[in-house]
Amino acid sequence: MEAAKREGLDSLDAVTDARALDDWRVTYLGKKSPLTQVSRQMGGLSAEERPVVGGWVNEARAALQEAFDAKHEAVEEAALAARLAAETIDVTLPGRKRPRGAMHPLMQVIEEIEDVFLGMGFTIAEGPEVETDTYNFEMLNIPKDHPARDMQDTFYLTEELLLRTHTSPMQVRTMEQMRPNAPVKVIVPGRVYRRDEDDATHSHAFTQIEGLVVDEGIRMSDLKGILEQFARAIFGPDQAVRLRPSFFPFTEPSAEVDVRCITCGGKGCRVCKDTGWIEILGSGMVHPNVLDAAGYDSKRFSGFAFGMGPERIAMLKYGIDDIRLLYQNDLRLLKQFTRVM
Ligand code: 2NM
Repeated sequence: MEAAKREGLDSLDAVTDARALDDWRVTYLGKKSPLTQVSRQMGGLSAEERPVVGGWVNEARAALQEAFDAKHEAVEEAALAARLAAETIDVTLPGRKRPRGAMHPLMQVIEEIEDVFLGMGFTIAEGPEVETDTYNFEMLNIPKDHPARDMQDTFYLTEELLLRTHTSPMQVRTMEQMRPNAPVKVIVPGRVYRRDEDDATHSHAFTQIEGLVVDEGIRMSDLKGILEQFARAIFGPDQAVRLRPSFFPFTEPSAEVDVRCITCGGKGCRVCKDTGWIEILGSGMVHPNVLDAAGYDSKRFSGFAFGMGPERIAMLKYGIDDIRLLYQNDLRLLKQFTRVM
């Protein structure tokens, strides 16, 4: 017993991991261990010998079990320490930078324009890009022989269906919803389509924001006041606007609206072609035929309307000289407009 105990305790010194420890347990405390074998043979001993031998066996087993328990704990602790060491993370390591997106400059300008008109009590309406000839032309007092209705200028899908050439059809739909006597104060932003060759200032698909106000007693001075507020909000508080006579089939009278040149402040430069003014939108008093067609009595009601191209506004505001830059998603341009939503 003493020899078996000695050998077991000595060989335990060499054990350093869980598997070797298990092997050791089988060898010195298991069913085939010297201890167990002696225990099994106890039946052949006399009544006097049995407690004596039993005491030796128990003493040896207790010593080996105690040594095993201590070793077991040491091995587990060492394993845990090794795992913690392997899993150490450096909490001082800087995080990975994520590239941050931003709103497209054209979208920024559209939302800025929308905010200005929302602030003046307008609502926003949107409508279909596929329109009927009736809404796109007929109800807007655009005659059958008008060049805009030509196959050359409009994308026709069928005889009657086309890609809208302006957002005015939605203005007509809005008036039809509000007629015969509710006031209308709406802007309509959206994509429009024209059969133009793409170049630095033209695109076959571009954006429009049109506005419409209809009520009793609406006058041209209301139009000028609203557009002056708009110009000052977008181009600066000192802005002056100038109305020049023009022509649109759906307004009478009609006017182009200019602001003082953003680039030279009015002194004259390349951008304003030395006039000191730049055109930013078209406008006018809604033609009586348009009001009547949409269900408002033109003898009682009057209105004004205007239309602008946010691409042009964005180009003027940020000095962008080619409209195509607004559609190409070139990061060299986009990274200059990092205001986030
Ligand atoms: C413009 C210029 C002038 C316009 C007219 C209408 C409607 F539907 F009320 F008749 N909507 N928009 C209008 C008037 C648009 O864009 C240059």
